Amino acid sequence: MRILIIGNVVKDVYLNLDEKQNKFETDEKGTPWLDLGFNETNHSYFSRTSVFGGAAVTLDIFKKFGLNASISGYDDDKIIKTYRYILSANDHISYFTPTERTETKFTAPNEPVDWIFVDRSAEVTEALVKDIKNYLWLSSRTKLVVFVSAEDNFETRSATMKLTKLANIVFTDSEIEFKDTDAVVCRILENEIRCGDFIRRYRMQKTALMTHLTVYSIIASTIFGAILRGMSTLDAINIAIINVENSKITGSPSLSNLMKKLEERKDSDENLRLLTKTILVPGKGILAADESGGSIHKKFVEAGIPDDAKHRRDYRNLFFTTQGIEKFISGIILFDETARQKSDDGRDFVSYLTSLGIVPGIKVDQGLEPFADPKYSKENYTKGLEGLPERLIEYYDMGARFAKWRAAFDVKVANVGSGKAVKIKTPSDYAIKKNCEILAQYARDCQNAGIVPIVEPEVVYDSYYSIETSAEITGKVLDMLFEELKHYDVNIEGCILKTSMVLAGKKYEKQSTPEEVGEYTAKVLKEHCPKELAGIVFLSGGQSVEQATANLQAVTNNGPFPWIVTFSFARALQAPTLEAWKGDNNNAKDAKDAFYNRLVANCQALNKNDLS
Ligand code: 5MM
Repeated sequence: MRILIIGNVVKDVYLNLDEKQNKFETDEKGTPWLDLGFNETNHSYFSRTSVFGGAAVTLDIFKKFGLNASISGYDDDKIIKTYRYILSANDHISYFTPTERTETKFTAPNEPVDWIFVDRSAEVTEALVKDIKNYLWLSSRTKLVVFVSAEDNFETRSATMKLTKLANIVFTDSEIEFKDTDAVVCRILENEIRCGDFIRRYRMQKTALMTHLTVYSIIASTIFGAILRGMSTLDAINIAIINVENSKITGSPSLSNLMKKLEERKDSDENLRLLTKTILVPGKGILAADESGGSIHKKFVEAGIPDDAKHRRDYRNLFFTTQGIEKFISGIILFDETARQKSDDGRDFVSYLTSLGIVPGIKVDQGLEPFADPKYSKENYTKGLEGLPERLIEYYDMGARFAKWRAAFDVKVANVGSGKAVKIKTPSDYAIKKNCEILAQYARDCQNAGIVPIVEPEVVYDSYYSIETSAEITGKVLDMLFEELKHYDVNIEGCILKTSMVLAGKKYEKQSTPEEVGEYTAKVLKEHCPKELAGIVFLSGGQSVEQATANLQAVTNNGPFPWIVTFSFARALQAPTLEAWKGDNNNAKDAKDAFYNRLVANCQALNKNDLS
């Protein structure tokens, strides 16, 4: 299989200014400066990490796939025509090209080629279109791939569009419509790849310092190279995502590494599925003991308990050391601080819980933040994605095997009781989509790290709305969530949903009976959750202790379900303990008894019959 690449080649000279901090001098105004050693004739730099950009990235990737490729008009050894200097400092990149760009030319290959690949870096002219057309006319077996860039100027665009009419495959980083072509169109957008019927999202780590230009070239050439190697479109997209997510400005992984990671992803699907069986055990539940600093502070202040690390540890220790909890609980969600604290016997809590046969989980979101867009600034998204892959590796090493991320949707409705149709003001479609996308990115990161994600889109049980509205919003949120999880290629069998029950808002005059909650909740979950999902756990969301248990019972009465259905309460399991403890360890026995009683009551409410 021979490929002729048409495009420009630049030599990217990468300078990491952060590494040169100590070489900076300061002028009289105190501004730091560094002599990079350039002059008008010499574009070299004394110490540099260099990679090739433009068509050379494409060439490099094709070669990795063992394809016989060359760049039109370039001798492999004398590839350098243009320099581009990429300067990075404080995660910010700027780049400049001190040499003139060369014209993209078509040079007929010595031997016939199977494919012509017009790279993103090509500056397509009418003359080039003519040359390619002539070649295709003479060599009927040759097929064409064209990359249409959103950044092309008018001339280049109109010339490139002529090529798309002859193309078999079109890659583009734009939303342009392509008419009069039978080509398969593959769009590579900022964080999303759309090829034929497949949509997959990807995300670049800021630390990779890649420019979008390089990212798009890597993705297009990897997809194409993988397809030529006989991989399915989906595998080709997945390997392109693995490639780009693991590439750095200084290079990308070898093919064997890529294949290994693709295989690992498939193997890890099975591991994750098995892991969910240890986290979710029929008849047992999950304790959410993951209140963040702010939430535990509020609880302690209300209860008159000093909020310091010792009291927080002692409080969590009450739950973890209650005799026999392992009969009722299969997993506990911890907050970062607790995961690093020690139990009474000197072991860290994570090892201690593991020794009881309880799987330790970890809350990894970093709380809510209002949207920056003024139109949605009254709604929130959940932050914490930055640096998440690194944190997950650490948590895995510490022993955590599942994680949790909470998105919260406050409900605001209009027209209730007015005879007109109820209008849902919040959550807006925007807030639902953004949060579900973030939840899916988090879930993908977790699965990459071998950690089972719990996705928690909470419809906040507060304010004034009916159970019908609650059902409508919950259904809408779940639909969007599962769509986004699919887009990020999250393995649903290795993923747990933590959801609110469906019930009228706390301030609504007609509070929902347990029968209604059971019926509505079961109906919404059955209609909106895929059967393959590993399990569904409930949050208590500010329901009273008894209310949460009665409602849980009512839900399980509406089983069987295709998933394990259980509780993952925080407040509804812990409130009586906090009340009994009062911050004084002399009350530990009463506090532990109170917890034990809640565990017994909630496990009884599971009916143990929730698997069909
Ligand atoms: C324990 O609370 C969890 C963390 O909340 P913050 O981020 O506000 O500190 C929370 O996600 C919790 O796991 C769920 O909301 C379920 O708790 P409830 O009390 O609703 O059962």
